[in-house]
Amino acid sequence: NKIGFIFDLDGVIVDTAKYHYLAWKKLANELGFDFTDEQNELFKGVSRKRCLEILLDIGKVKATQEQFDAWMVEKNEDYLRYIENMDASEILPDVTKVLKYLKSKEVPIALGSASKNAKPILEKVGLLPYFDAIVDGNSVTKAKPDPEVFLIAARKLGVRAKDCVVFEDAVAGIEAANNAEMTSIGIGDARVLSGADYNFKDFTEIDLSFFENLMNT
Ligand code: B16
Ligand code: MG
Repeated sequence: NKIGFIFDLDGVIVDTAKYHYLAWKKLANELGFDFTDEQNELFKGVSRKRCLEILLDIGKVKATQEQFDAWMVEKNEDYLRYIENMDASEILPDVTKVLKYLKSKEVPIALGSASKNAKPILEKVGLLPYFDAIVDGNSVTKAKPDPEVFLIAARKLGVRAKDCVVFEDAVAGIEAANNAEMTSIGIGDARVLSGADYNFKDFTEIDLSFFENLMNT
């Protein structure tokens, strides 16, 4: 069977979570409350709109539709400023090595991200050429843990869902991969991502023979 690999972006390929955090924190502070690093965990893999809903809940802030839309724009403009100068140095350890290896094996690779900024980020860090398909926040209607993003990625790769392997750093993302009946690989804290089929702290922990084994089963 042909097997496909699907990568989440934020927290798996690059650490943009810190920039999302700074932008949300700035907005929270403007609205008169604090937003902690811990609370930011809830935002991983979650759409921008849902993040703002959660943020306003945390601050007990009520918003009109107009304010809500304006804050969505403001957060994204701030985020875009933070990521403006991103470059290859922000690629997480051994990600490029793994992508190079998979390319050398001619296996199809997709991006499956909730972010509407995914493509420019891949471009900035120079990884866009590795991806055969990009599925991001612009092409999905249902957010993780719905499996939509990964199912579209599988279809674009021409690989059956159950033959796909997903790398994810978010609980919602692992659930989405499991809901799609794909092999889920948690990147990060194994206690947080206990629903994953396999867990690794980061890509430096994964031996290339692990991929070899996945491809031969
Ligand atoms: P944007 P991923 C997700 O990306 C982030 O983890 C999440 O924190 C963010 O709110 C979401 O993208 C939307 O991002 O505002 O750029 O559209 O982890 O699914 O790659
Ligand atoms: Mg993520």
